[in-house]
Amino acid sequence: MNKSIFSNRRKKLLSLMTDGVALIPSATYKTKSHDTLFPFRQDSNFHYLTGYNEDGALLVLCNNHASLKSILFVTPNDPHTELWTGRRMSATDVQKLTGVDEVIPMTEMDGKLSEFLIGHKKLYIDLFCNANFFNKMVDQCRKLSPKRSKVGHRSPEQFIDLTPVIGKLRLFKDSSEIENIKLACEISNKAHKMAMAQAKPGMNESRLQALMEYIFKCEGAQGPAYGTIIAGGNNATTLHYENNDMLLVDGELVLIDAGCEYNFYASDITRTFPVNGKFTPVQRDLYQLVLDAQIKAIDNISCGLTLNQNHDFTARIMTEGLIELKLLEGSVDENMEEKKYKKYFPHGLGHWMGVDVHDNTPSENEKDEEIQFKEGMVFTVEPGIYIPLDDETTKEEFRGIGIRIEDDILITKDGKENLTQSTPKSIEDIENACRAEPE
Ligand SMILES: [Mn+2]
Repeated sequence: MNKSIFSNRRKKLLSLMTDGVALIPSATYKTKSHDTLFPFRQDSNFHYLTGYNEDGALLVLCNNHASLKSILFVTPNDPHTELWTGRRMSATDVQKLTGVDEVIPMTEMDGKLSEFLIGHKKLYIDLFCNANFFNKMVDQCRKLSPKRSKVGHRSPEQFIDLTPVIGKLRLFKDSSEIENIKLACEISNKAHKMAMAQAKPGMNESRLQALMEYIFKCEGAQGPAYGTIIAGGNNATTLHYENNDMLLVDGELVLIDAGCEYNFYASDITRTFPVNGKFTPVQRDLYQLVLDAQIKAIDNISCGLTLNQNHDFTARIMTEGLIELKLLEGSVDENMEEKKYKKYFPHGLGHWMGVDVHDNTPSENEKDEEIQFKEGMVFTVEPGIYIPLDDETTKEEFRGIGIRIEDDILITKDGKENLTQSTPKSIEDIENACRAEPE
């Protein structure tokens, strides 16, 4: 991505901060076991503001009334470490990549950081970040405090949570972000179609997971954007089932919630289909209910609507369907009043999506009003019905079935675009995709 994208984001963020300094650390490596590490994934906000993909760095943004400045502290080159972990970018290259005003070695941070903090009243920082980092930064401010240093300067005394401030910017995706999300969706679509063609009774869920993630990697994605869920039969009634280690059973459904991350952007698709390629009448009834609700929920989307409003709209359609199937009793209004649908549809209808699959962006503004859909926002629509095998209060034929259908929606100038509509979801399209020759 062009470096001006990142400097423009920093400028926008700086304009939202009045007289303050923002501190945004890079991600750090996490130990997996003994001396091996989990794969490194850059911190989403740090990536959003720099495009720089190494650890051991700190972005400092200063808004000193008229003067705006961005500084990046980076871990200096060290041939011995680099022998093991690979070359780091030089300070000059980091400057070129990110377009920050200054790149300073991390070894100089203790002295230099105070220069940037002095004179500012507000410190913008992720208040829920890593405690070590937070304490270290508080300590820096405390050392500068006029009461302690006996020098008559000002140092930050107001701490403001930075996440919702950046989140306000991240709500709106620019064209480069939309392009990445679309590419991620395209790859995930391919993987879902392949899973429909490949799945068969007796196959382990882990095999389908491996096949899908193989496609992610082969197509240039970094990997899954979140823990892949391959849930056969009753496993689908566990919302975040990630064991993926059981055999797929003839006559049951399999729920797949999987999406890749492409160039730091997520995709998030869920499809539910019959393991043997053919829905039973009971599965068909329940599936059609969720599908109708999902399609109507997408049709209902327009600028000005909110996530919660669309949830309530969809919950009503689900309630009507559940009453029709005799899974709920009484009138629609009574059921809605008591939110009885929650027994079967216990989660939200969707979430923002972007650099994080559940994008860390606010759902309410400063006045506690829900955020309304506007051009450039991306979110999921994912109603579901889950009836555990041991739910003795529900008719037996429905037990052990979990169904969720999820698409990713972009709000456009003229309305909306379903970014994942090419992934089969009608009963007919799914049964055809299940019959297709595996590629
Ligand atoms: Mn989702």
